[in-house]
Amino acid sequence: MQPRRPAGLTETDSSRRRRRRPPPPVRPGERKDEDVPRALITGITGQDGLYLGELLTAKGYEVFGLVRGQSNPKVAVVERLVPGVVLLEGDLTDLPSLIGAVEISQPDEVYNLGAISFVGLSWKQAELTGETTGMGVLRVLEALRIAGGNDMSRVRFYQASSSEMFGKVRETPQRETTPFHPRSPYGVAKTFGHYLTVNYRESYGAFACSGLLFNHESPRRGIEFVTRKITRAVARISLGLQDSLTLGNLESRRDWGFAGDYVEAMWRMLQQETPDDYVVATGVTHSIRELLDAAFGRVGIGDWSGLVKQDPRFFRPAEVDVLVGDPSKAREVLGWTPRVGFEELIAMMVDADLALEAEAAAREHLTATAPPLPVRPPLPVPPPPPDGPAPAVAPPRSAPPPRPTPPPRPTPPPRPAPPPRPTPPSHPTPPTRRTLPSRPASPSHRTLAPRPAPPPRPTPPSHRSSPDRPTAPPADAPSAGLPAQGASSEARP
Ligand code: NDP
Ligand code: GDR
Repeated sequence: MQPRRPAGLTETDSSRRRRRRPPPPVRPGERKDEDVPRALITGITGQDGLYLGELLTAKGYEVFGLVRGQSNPKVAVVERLVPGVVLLEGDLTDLPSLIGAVEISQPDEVYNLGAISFVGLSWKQAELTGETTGMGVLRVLEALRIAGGNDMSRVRFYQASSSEMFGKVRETPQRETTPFHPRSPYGVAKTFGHYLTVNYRESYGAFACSGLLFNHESPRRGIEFVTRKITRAVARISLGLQDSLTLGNLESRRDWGFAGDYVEAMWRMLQQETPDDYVVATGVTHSIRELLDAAFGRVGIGDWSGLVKQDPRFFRPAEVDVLVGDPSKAREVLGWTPRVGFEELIAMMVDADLALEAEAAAREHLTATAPPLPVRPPLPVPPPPPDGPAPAVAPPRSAPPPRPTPPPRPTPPPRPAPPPRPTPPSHPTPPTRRTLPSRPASPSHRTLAPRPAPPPRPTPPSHRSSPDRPTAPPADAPSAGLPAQGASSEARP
């Protein structure tokens, strides 16, 4: 049987070039490398996708990641941080591309992290949020159902659900049984995705888990989210690069943890005997004011009141006032506990932003202070011709004076060395399986294309050499999701 692949879906060119090995020869339905678990991650270019890709690679997985758009500038970052990753072109709004990604990767585990994840943006682009964050879940589940010939029990599925679903909270702390009352188009879309995940588990026997994750942050957080917006501004203010910071509601409270800890919980959910839903949180809540205390305190500023302004533009049409999760079930069943506390997290982010901003400033300083090339003195003007016909031959020009040697470039100010990031200790052995048991070959896998080597595309967009490719995403991108970068404009609300 000929491998089936939807037209237009290919492994990205740079990813294909970087594959550690060619796809092993397999007959339809037969995988030769059953001992190497495979994971497909949507949203691999985001904050969590990068941490999860690193985690799974370290655990010996073959990692496949879905990337969207043409010449996505984040591809290079993923390839650098997740060596050996195989990137597949696809989009959560495009079902055929998702079916193709499943067929090519033949995953044991699928982590659906892709979404429009910025709550503030979800009012401005509510339809896109619904399509991506909500309907995107349906499409990934359908891709798994279609590629699996209705047998959904063989691939384990993780859905990135959110504490935003609790919204106007009905009880505190929030747990798995707390009713939902979402307060934003994003929250509504996530609630749709959550219930679909539960429904596919109940309808098709899917091994589908929903992680109700509370806010988790890191130096890789997009600059539009309040933690990173604050830590970046604090770094810039302390370096004299920015005067003040403008925010919205300072009274809301969130349960903030470290993203590196939270991806471990996602993985643990898929190693259980049975699929289930889990709240993942620290159990501690802080206000934006406390976040400001911690961030400014890290650079020795005790009173930040004169440095922080408020602007109605950054307030939301409907706010989620207080979130705090009860992670008891995750602790008891998954053996998961958060490692990095609030103060340590904020210190980690401020320090990373300080290093980044100092480096960017030094680079700018170098460019700005490089001496201009010496201006050549004007050539002597020949004397006006005497009345009468112009001379047939121009008079000889005097030789220009030798160019002065440019002065040596000034040495840039020394960069402050970033303090070492705290390394979270490794988690204890989870109570259940660590290595995936080999699963019986799916009947669907027998009929589907087992990782065919993608044919060369007619006009391959190179992710490495495209001259049009920007070197960094715009500063106000809805979700930077990249390692800290020196963007300069104000983040969006
Ligand atoms: P990010 O915003 O950093 O990453 C979002 C990812 O989704 C990016 O890789 C982005 O790709 C991708 N994406 C967006 N639109 C599409 C699309 N149409 N097709 C395919 N991919 C798309 O989010 P996080 O890493 O912080 O969060 C991961 C997931 O967890 C999200 O679903 C988020 O809603 C959810 N979540 C996050 C929490 C948190 O505190 N971080 C808490 C609870 C839930 P690109 O880079 O190309 O834009
Ligand atoms: P959140 O995170 O909406 O909880 O969603 P965000 O950091 O955007 O906002 C947290 C709180 O801070 C208040 N706030 C501001 N927020 C931003 N972004 N910018 C500001 O200037 C500002 N001023 C005050 C907000 O009003 C809010 O109360 C995050 C995302 O990662 C979601 O994808 C995820 O599902 C939830 O966390 C759990």
